[in-house]
Amino acid sequence: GLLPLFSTVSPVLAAMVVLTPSPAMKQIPAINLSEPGSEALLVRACEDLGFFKVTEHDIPMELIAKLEEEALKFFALSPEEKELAGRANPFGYGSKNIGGHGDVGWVEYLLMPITSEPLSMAFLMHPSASSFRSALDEYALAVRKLACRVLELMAQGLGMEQRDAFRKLVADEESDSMLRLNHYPPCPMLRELNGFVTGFGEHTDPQIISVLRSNDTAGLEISLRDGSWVSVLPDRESFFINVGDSLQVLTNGRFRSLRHRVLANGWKSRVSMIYFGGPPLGERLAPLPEVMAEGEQSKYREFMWCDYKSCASKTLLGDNRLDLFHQA
Ligand code: GA4
Repeated sequence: GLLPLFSTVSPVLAAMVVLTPSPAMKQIPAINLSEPGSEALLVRACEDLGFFKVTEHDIPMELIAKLEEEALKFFALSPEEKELAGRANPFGYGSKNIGGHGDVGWVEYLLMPITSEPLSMAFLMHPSASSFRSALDEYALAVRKLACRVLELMAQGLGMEQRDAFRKLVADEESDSMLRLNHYPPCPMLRELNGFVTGFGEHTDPQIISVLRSNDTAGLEISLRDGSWVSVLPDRESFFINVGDSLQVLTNGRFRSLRHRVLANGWKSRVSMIYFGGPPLGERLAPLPEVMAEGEQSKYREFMWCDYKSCASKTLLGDNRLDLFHQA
């Protein structure tokens, strides 16, 4: 067949299968946060899909466009220059390799921690990187604020008395949050085949909440309850939000951690920027009594976020990591 041809171009492609995109899902819940009743819509979307998009978010387009521009400038550098960011382990620049156990995809990325100090990776401290650094700092601040606003509405929608129960975990100075810039360059080999390849393989995010923004190139696909996949129409003006494993645990399974993946194409590059909101490393996570009905059994055993993370780093991308924490 055609696949062995790929091995002459790239060993990564040799291991990949030519894919067809899933049918588009037109009715992704779109939520206007400033509209009354949005908290109920949020809760429903988190229960059904673990996914929704936020349309009126108050984050200026200039701030978003600035980071997109800086990201594209970075990805246009030579491989040697990009590797000055350090090889992703987990932080730094990565190309095709995801995680440490052989997962590959048609993607390059920059993964950065968000600390209370301004983003502090060494290469970003170089004077020539100052506009990149300030774009990252401003963006991180704005999306974290958005994540906090959404988390507060979720608690409200769940009728929790402690409105900040979720929010405070990512608002904490010590919260373990990060920013990821992904670039899916067009893969020319795919053109004549009219096909797609895995850019980022299917997985769930381990954190509490993820906030994604992409350019207008399609590629994101999400998994529905019945196991089928649908593609998400890109929307460069909105933010897509998904529930992570930790929020599934905190809500005792009421909110669903979203399984998702990204396909790369032969024509248009896709750029996405994702904020992952995690709790402080030493935070203990378990279903919150406030979200459980009377007599409801806890589905997960308590764990420390740092233990979940180190467990996750030993898994393959597509593994179901929460299975390890299910109550016997
Ligand atoms: C998925 C969500 C985030 O992108 C990420 C990823 C991380 C990585 O790229 O290093 C992981 C993946 C993610 C989950 C399982 C492990 C760790 C790759 C991988 C195979 C930064 C994260 O926190 O978990």
